[in-house]
Amino acid sequence: MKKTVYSLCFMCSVRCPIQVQVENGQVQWVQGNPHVAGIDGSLCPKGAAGMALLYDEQRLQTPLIRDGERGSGKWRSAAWDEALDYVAERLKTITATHGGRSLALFERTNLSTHVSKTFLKALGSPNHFTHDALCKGSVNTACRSLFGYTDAEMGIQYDKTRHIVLYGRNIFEAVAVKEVNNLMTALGNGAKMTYIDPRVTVTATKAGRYWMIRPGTDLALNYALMHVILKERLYDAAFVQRWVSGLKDLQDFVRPCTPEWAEAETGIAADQIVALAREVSRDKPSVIFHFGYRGAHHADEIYLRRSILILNVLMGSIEAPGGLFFKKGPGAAGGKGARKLTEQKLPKVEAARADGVGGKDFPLPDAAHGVPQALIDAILTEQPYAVKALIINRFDALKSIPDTNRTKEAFKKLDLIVSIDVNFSDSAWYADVVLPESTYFERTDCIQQANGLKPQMFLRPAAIPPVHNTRESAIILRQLAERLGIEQYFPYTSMEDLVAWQLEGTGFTLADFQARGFVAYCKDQIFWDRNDGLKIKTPSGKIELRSSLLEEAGYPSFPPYVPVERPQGDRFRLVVGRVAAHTHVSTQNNPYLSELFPENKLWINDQRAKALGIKDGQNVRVASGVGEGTLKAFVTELIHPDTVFMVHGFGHEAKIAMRCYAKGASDSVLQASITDKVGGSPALHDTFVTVQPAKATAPVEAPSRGRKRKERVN
Ligand SMILES: Nc1nc2c(c(=O)[nH]1)N[C@H]1C(S)=C(S)[C@@H](COP(=O)(O)OP(=O)(O)OC[C@H]3O[C@@H](n4cnc5c(=O)[nH]c(N)nc54)[C@H](O)[C@@H]3O)O[C@H]1N2
Ligand SMILES: Nc1nc2c(c(=O)[nH]1)N[C@H]1C(S)=C(S)[C@@H](COP(=O)(O)OP(=O)(O)OC[C@H]3O[C@@H](n4cnc5c(=O)[nH]c(N)nc54)[C@H](O)[C@@H]3O)O[C@H]1N2
Ligand code: SF4
Ligand SMILES: [Mo]
Repeated sequence: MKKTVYSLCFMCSVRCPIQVQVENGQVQWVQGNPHVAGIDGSLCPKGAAGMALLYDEQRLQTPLIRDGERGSGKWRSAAWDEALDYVAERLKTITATHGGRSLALFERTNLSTHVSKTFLKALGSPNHFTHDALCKGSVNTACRSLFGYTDAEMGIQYDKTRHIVLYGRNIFEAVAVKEVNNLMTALGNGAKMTYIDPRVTVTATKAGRYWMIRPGTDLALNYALMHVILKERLYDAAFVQRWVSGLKDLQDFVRPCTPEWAEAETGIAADQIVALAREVSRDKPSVIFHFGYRGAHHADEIYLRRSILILNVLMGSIEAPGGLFFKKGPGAAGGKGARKLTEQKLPKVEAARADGVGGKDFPLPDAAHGVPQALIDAILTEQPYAVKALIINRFDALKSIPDTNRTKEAFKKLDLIVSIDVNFSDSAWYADVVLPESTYFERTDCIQQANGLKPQMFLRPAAIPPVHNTRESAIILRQLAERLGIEQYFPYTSMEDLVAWQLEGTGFTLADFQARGFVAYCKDQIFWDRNDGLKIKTPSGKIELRSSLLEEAGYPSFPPYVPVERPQGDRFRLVVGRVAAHTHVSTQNNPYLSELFPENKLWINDQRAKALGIKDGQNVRVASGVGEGTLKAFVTELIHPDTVFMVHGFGHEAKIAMRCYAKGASDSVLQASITDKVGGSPALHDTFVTVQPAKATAPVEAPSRGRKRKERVN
């Protein structure tokens, strides 16, 4: 029997709409959903490798309970009832001793996040964490400081842009299919693209203008761009006059930031900076200064992200075609959104968050997401209180939080670690219980509310029944809830029940999704009137260049620029990023993708490599103050001399994931845990490392290892 199912990819969390062909209960073919504009049948390489995950014999297949030391790889298979009873009993004991707040849950935001938030609240815990801060928490805070909206409530209209400026937004390798297709449409129509990155990426090769900036100095560049734009009155005066407060303060602040000053810091010629300012202003307001996707780089990240957003504001690109827009929800089209379990009347949680977010020392990061790296401190110090149980769902804490050795120490303080995953992640490897989730082909998920210029809802229905003994995370949590006496907050027994409950009152039913995979609330794009209709949510109702959010919390809106270090000798700034063939830390063991890109290498500048005696392809030892690793060198003139680069996600420890075990090196082992205390992101690019030919460093067994390593780090 053949059938076509419209669903959502989940090889990464972009969730592109897909069309799945099924024959006799087997998935035969996957492609992008041809009914969705901007997708038009296309998939990225990872999406195309989805079937390889589904039928991979090395993925998780049944619940496992640890049967040896943590990390020893000794497991016994368990029936679902046994595994769930085991977790529930342990949770009861831990919460009876330490309170509900001693349970924390980490997850990559997903369609069932409202289920896990409900689970924690019902148990009295405030400690729900998403990946948000690790990815772009400071972007989130920067958006709130200017507009009163989070970054997730803002969007970018690529297809109509006239000029896009990308700061390390490596859009043609760190892919979201619709964005790429829409940007290609704009480029095909003659739009310009400026790309700024210390490394020549695929995106750099497609740009009309490419600048190899000295890493960490983009903020100086932006202050100089603002200097020129304000001095030459290149900004959208009518827009700024109507919607912006604090222009005078900005003018005073950037007056000394001349293009010549920025040239000395960034390495970008002053006349080129002036040329870009003039060029974009000719295309305003259909101009995009991309505010970033991943904005977790530096300890002052929030100020870089604010500066990028301010450049958009000066161009008047807010709510303009081909610029930035505020996402419209169902309400804007007279409709109603899908319900979430968190909208029920739930017990009030009295405890403060363990990561301190929302408290006086950490007031601004988004408490709806938390700051995962700060939870690691809380677990280690048991301050402000003991956290003793951790559920990790669709997230790999050991590889996705900087300083893996520190996270491992924190794990030792925990009485229970549960991993819900599809793969043997490193966190699963170090867990006590592993609960396997059904893959996206095998499960129905909660509704995706897709807000934007045209609000829509998408559905991920199961294309086939589970191949192995796996379940959906929302069902796993419901079944734990039954055992913990909180089942009243989970009014469903199957995913179809839950989706039907979500759809109540929306006017749509499950059947409405069958024909195309989505439903739309309206036909036309909704833009607010730029003369009078913007609904800015700051206290003043204006776009606040001088931010009341920041200043009331005791932080300046315009702190002085701090010049960045110029590392010499064997010392480099470590920067990391993605590659088109992999998702973060989750696809390295995929049968197809592991062949396409089997290991990461260290990009190192050819001149600096020569001085250190490092040759292309040779193993190099990389060490920071917190960890070390060995990988092959990629010697190239395509990277700035101050920097070395590695693709994130390699150096896996779980031995059952045999195709990727010990391949390449892990960036999170090397990265120190440094945080932007204002915005909330970790500073993933503020770690300096030393690089040596591998054989020149002391072998692991050598007695002098400790002393030598210390010398190298200093
Ligand atoms: N050191 C370092 N840390 C980083 C980054 C970095 O570049 N370097 N990048 C940051 C960024 S931008 C982000 S977004 C985060 C991402 O951090 P993570 O969310 O941890 O990374 P992913 O690789 O997306 O997925 C993590 C886990 O989800 C599992 N998974 C995949 N599909 C499913 C599923 O259907 N169900 C379940 N239950 N599990 C599933 C995977 O097997 C994997 O173990 O990491 C951040 N942390
Ligand atoms: N294939 C693939 N696509 C993905 C993902 C994935 O895992 N795989 N993940 C998705 C997610 S969650 C995210 S957050 C996005 C991330 O999307 P991006 O942020 O576009 O991706 P990264 O690869 O992290 O890009 C980091 C780039 O910044 C550059 N860089 C480093 N230092 C500096 C600097 O000082 N200045 C400038 N201007 N550039 C610098 C690096 O050299 C690198 O090329 O990708 C999304 N798309
Ligand atoms: S970007 Fe690729 S992997 Fe991610 S959801 Fe889309 S098709 Fe799937
Ligand atoms: Mo991300």
